[in-house]
Amino acid sequence: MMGHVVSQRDSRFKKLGKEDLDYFKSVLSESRVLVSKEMGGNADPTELDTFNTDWLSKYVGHSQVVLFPTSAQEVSKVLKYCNENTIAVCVQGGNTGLVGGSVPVFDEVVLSLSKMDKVRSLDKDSGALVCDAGCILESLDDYVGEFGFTMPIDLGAKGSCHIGGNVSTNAGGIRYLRYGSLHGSVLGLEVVLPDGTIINNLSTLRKDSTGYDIKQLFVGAEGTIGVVTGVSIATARRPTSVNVAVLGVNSYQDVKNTYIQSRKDLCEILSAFEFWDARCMDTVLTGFNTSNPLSGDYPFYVLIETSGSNDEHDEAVEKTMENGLVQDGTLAQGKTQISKMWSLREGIPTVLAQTGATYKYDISIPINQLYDIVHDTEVRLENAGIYKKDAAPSENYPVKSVNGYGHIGDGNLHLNIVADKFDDKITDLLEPFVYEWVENVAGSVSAEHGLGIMKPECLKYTKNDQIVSVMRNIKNMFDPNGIMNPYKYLPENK
Ligand code: FAD
Ligand code: 2HG
Ligand code: ZN
Repeated sequence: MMGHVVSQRDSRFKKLGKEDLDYFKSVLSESRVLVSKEMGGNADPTELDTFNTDWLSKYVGHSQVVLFPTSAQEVSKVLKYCNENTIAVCVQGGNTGLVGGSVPVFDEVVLSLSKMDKVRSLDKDSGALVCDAGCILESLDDYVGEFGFTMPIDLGAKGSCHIGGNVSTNAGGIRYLRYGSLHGSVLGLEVVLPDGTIINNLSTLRKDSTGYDIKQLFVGAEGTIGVVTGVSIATARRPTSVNVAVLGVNSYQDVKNTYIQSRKDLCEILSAFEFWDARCMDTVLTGFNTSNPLSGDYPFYVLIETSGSNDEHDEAVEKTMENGLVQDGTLAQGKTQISKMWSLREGIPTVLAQTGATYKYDISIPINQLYDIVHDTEVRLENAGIYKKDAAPSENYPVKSVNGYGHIGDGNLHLNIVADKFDDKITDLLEPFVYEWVENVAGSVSAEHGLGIMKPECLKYTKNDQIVSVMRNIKNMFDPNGIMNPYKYLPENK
């Protein structure tokens, strides 16, 4: 259907039989092996659907079996068996990924980390947290919050995504501006390789310069070379003083210049700088049945957050609101208003997905040109006669809206196109158009969501042949039988 299409199951992979199910049950116990009725089990079909369908309902697999290990040792036994019997495996965390990596394509066994959800330790001096990979991000933040710490990553899917999923996708999110990449905050990992080897590298050291940094290979590996079962991560001190303001501005250039000015004025206290356009705002206000926190409507909105330990920072934020570029601004008074303002930004993906089939492009672009692609995409779809900007409600076009929002502080745009339904004709207009556009400005076709099933064939727009070849060698070294998350991540080897 969409983008990268895999039409044929790889015949090298074994079709599961009773003997395989018996083995899985012997390792995990009957209750932690979910089997479809067709295969003699008693899984409720809707239960299996949730593991086969991605968050966007765009990608649907056909797995009949879901496994729920509770320890690295169990993962090791399962993987070793799958490797020896050439059984394909799809690793699944919270299943909030947006590139179809977390769901099977055909009948791969789903290995769910959802029952590996224990905190192992928290060093109350350094803030180093060690936990199972299946811990939910928000639960971890609540846990470390009790000791005055905060997770160095935060994203709209925090209530469902796992820390192991975050590591495996190298997720970015709304705190990236402050705490940087997971490549920096992950201190160590426990990983199970396809042959069953458990690599225990759960170091809690901040510094360690002893040779190749193996864990980095698993940050962003999307379940293609092993299963992350444990994570050691540096948490940060929880800021005691947080200020959030929503601003209204007249143009993208004003968004950009406000960002540049804010960095200068707010320096180290600036902790987030997000933006969204008027169409996102209209959709989210309607979806949440709420009103604009500003007194008027604007072409662009900015959410600016400062955090630190000084209660007087609100004055600095107020100064930003008077920079001459900002038309209107409102500073949140208290925690309830802060979370309401954040929900306007974080709610955009969910509300857009409720309005139709959403084509998502998560791209890195130099901030000067960041919003140009939204205009160019609109023009392209208008010229094709399938979209009209500001169409009257009575006019019915297959493409309903073209939206831009994202993490401007990180040069990361989310271009979302909402249509009546997913349709190859729309895909063909968008791809490779978007990817070539990104290549022309030396951007990245995936800023933070990864490659999954959606983007293997797009890798070439961002990575050259030599790099792809090294990636392939790494994959083959760890997973010579290709059982881990097949059909995804790397382009087909023609
Ligand atoms: P899954 O979706 O289950 O899996 C993602 C990939 O990782 C798959 O390839 C899977 O095989 C692999 N995987 C999962 N767990 C493991 C493991 N333990 N070992 C090995 N491989 C594993 N992403 C951002 O970067 N920034 C955002 O701001 C952001 N906001 C979002 C907001 C919403 C509303 C939604 C729905 C998604 C958002 N995402 C965002 C995307 C998604 O939440 C992230 O990619 C997240 O890190 C995925 O975690 P997960 O546990 O759901 O992983
Ligand atoms: C966000 O920043 C997420 O809200 C999701 O990365 C972006 O859905 C998207 O396109
Ligand atoms: Zn994002």
